[in-house]
Amino acid sequence: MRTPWDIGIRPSEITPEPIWRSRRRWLQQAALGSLALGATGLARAADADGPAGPALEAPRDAHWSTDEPPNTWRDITTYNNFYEFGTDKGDPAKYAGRMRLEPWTVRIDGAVRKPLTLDLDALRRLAPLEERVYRLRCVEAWSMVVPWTGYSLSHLLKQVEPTADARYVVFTTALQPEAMPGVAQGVLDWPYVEGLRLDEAMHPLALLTFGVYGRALPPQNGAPLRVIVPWKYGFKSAKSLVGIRLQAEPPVTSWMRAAPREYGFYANVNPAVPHPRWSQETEHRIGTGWFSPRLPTQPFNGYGDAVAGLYQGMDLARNF
Ligand SMILES: Nc1nc2c(c(=O)[nH]1)N[C@H]1C(S)=C(S)[C@@H](COP(=O)(O)O)O[C@H]1N2
Ligand SMILES: [Mo]
Repeated sequence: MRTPWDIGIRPSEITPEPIWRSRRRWLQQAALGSLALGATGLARAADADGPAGPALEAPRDAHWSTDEPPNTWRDITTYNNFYEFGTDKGDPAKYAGRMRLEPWTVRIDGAVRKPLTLDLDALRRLAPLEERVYRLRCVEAWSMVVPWTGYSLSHLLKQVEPTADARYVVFTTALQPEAMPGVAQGVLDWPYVEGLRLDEAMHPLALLTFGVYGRALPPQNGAPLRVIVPWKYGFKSAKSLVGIRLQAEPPVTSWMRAAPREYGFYANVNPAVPHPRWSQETEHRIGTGWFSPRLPTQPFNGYGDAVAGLYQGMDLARNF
């Protein structure tokens, strides 16, 4: 059976990388040209491999959106990290379509007065959806600009009524070994686990995300729902969420377990704290061509005005 998620695995798309890169660069330039005229709609139309899948329209939230030009649908859906499906950037687009997406529920429990299990419909209807254009900055020193669709995670967390013991929020993501060729490779401990302090998770920027480019999330971007935490390195933004647990102690996240010296619990984007094996001072913006100048990485990925207050008095070189 053909599903909308066949994008990314059509034979026409299995094009040698240098060829599609140069074609994409041309499309990107066309898109930037129309953006200069202030015509976002044209920019989207200029993207030949444009948005696909079920529509999930929502008004743009200008307050929390960057006005930088978004990456193309193609960039966003073919250059991915989703290690359950392999470590190659193209693996998620090739294999994530195998994931079973129905039925899907998220269990929210732990230090809460009202534990809940909600299906996808109930989750989507919990609060009005908005489009938020966020920068996403990977620890690997590349970045993108992505129009996500969702609502502040705080709307969901308030529903369960956290108790006084709830100081951390733990996210657990889907584990379907039969559908996920990366799981047998043992790069990480599965399921993928991430976490935030409760006040970070309650910050309005932390987005419970159901869509991208006005469409339901494709599998490679974490269908059917994920978290996006734009001031932290990309790995904090857990995909294909199935569980949220509130607890008193910080969890040991998958990346901390894999390499504690390299990946801290906070993982705030910080150009002043290098990864032990490379600098974090600059980043490559995907889609701008591999020879275009690197951009300076900003503290908290540019969201410092909104979130720096969460870390007042903390030594962010020690709490990296
Ligand atoms: N479950 C799960 N979530 C994950 C990952 C993963 O491997 N598994 N990779 C993370 C990393 S390292 C990044 S950079 C972002 C990438 O999101 P994108 O592919 O939608 O750009 O997802 C994050 N969420
Ligand atoms: Mo990442």
